[in-house]
Amino acid sequence: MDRTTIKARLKQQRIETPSWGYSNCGTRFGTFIEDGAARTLSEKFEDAGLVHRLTGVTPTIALHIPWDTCADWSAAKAEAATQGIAIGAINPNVFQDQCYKLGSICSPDATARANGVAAMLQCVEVMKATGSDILSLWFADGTNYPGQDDLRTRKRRLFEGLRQVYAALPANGRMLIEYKCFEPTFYSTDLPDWGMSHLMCTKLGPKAQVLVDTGHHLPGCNIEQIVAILLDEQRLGGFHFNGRKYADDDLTVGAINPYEMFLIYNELAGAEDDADEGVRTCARSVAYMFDQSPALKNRIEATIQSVMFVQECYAKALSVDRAALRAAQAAGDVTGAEEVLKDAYNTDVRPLLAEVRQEMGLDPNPLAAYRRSGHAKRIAEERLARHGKNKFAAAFS
Ligand code: PSV
Ligand code: MN
Repeated sequence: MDRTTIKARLKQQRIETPSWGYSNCGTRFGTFIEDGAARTLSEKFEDAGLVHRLTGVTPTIALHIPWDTCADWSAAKAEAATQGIAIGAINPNVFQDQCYKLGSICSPDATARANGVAAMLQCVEVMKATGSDILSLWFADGTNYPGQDDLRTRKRRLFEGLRQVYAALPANGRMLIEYKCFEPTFYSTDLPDWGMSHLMCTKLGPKAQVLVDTGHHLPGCNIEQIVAILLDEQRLGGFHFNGRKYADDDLTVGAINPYEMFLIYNELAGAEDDADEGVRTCARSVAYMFDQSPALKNRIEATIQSVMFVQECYAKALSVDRAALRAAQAAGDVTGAEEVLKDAYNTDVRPLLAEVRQEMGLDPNPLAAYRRSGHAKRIAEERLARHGKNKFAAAFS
């Protein structure tokens, strides 16, 4: 691909940031408080708006209901617009209420199932009020002990709950279904892998697609192959990017295994120009989001750093010499084919990205610009004065 086309693609790249990435976060053992971390929806909009102004590629913010509560969603939409951003994926929380002890839509308790469906339908209303076109679903449903519940019955309940919500989606709405191999349940998970998400999607209809959270796989899993399969089936809907060493560690993306992310982007960039129009459209409609818990890092810095990393992955993936790769593959030249990928991976794309940013009227290094600005200190003082010390922040709230 020529340099001008690569630059044009980089200017079109979009990544959504999550509201929960701007608030205090930690682990189940505790949360370390940052005075500047956002505590209100307005502050989350402020932070997301700032990240977008600095990077130019993060125009939407994902919300989690009820972590993000609001009495007037059309007013929230207007407020987000004043920060130059729009509301993106709506994520229902069907895992923290006490009623969900045995699961939400897969629970043996009919009330829990009804509450789960009601929570998702409420999110569909939020989508309509805010103009969001993505309902992003993750379930903590599963069992902890063999025999705890009937696995086939749970599968039927899962589909029945999803079916009700799917029927209520707005005309332009998509439902993204996330899978996770384990945690918080440790014996069985009702949506444990891409196969189960894919099965539900195909039973539901074309508006249902699979969401891949990079942290939701067992060690050694070939995520890029899952991405390739889902793209070819035209069922890849979106990503939650994060980094992991052991399990769902929620570290910032690229912190541990940058080559893996490059290989994921290699599949995506390749599919964007696939000969099949359906595959191309699927690849070009993928919703990219972060889902990370940057405990120990400044939230805004961590988000900017993550954006810059995925920009680099995409730039490298766009630089892959696809003709040379295909030729090496056809010739059975295993080493040569791998070298084509390595060449692209080892290219320093930072000067190219700096140029792209300058052409977009941005600082060539958004992270450095943020660190220079003194903004972190300013908002810490401002928010401390506004709210006082936050001693007992719960994770994600
Ligand atoms: C679960 O681990 C998850 O990845 C889901 O995407 C949730 O929505 C998100 O984290 C926040 O809990
Ligand atoms: Mn996720």
